[in-house]
Amino acid sequence: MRIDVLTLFPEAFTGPLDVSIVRRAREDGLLDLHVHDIREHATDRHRSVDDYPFGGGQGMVMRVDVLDRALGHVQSLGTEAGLVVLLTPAGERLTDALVRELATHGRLVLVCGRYEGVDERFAEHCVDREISIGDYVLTGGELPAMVLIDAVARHVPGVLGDEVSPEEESFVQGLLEHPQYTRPAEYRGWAVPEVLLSGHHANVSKWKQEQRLRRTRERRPDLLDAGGHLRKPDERETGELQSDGAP
Ligand code: 9WO
Repeated sequence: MRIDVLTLFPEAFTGPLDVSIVRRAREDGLLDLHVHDIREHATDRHRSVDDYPFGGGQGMVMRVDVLDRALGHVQSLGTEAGLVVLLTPAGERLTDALVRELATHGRLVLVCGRYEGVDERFAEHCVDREISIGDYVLTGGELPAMVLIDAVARHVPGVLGDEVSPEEESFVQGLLEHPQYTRPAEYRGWAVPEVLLSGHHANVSKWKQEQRLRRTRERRPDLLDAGGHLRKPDERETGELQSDGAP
């Protein structure tokens, strides 16, 4: 998969994307990541990328012309236009299901806003999907873009290797994971649950399933229906606000 990022802070895209599994995916050519500086597409002598909002209001807005030129340039570098994603708190929530869908695309182009936001005409005419990682405001879309890249990379075939399958994980089956333990079997008087040391596989499986249900009831009751049964992913409360502001 190819991912292009448009940002005013390309230097932010180091660190998390240079370690561990994502680093390996890039080295193996499974993830082809390109980061581009939007400012290179400014044309005036001050190289401005933002301007005052029409109608007044605080702060500055990113210019549609600069963003459109930057996007056009980046799209011309690849063989397919790619799915254009804007990271914004006003977007649809990034869920496990959406991550999987994004991972089926051959190319993603992620646009990171700064200042008070981007000119709405860019969102309307140039962007395919607006995506939010949660209901909080940050200083820019860069960290959400990195979260999205990390989550999507794990679903690109070959990235996780043979031992781990993203199909077996927590949110796929809709329950949280059971607690895990490793040696030593006792530490400062803190013992590992006896059943895990028993070697009785049927009892171990039963215990794990009970723990998964109990944890989900206690920590994420929103994943269960009133009868305590699993809800389908699209029937779960996301916690996001309705368009009329009602919870
Ligand atoms: C901010 C905002 C606040 C309320 C409703 C809509 C909004 N859109 C934006 C916006 O596009 N902001 C730009 C990007 C400029 C300011 C910093 N930006 C940003 C993106 N802050 N937080 C995000 C973000 C993106 C995805 N998921 C969570 C937060």
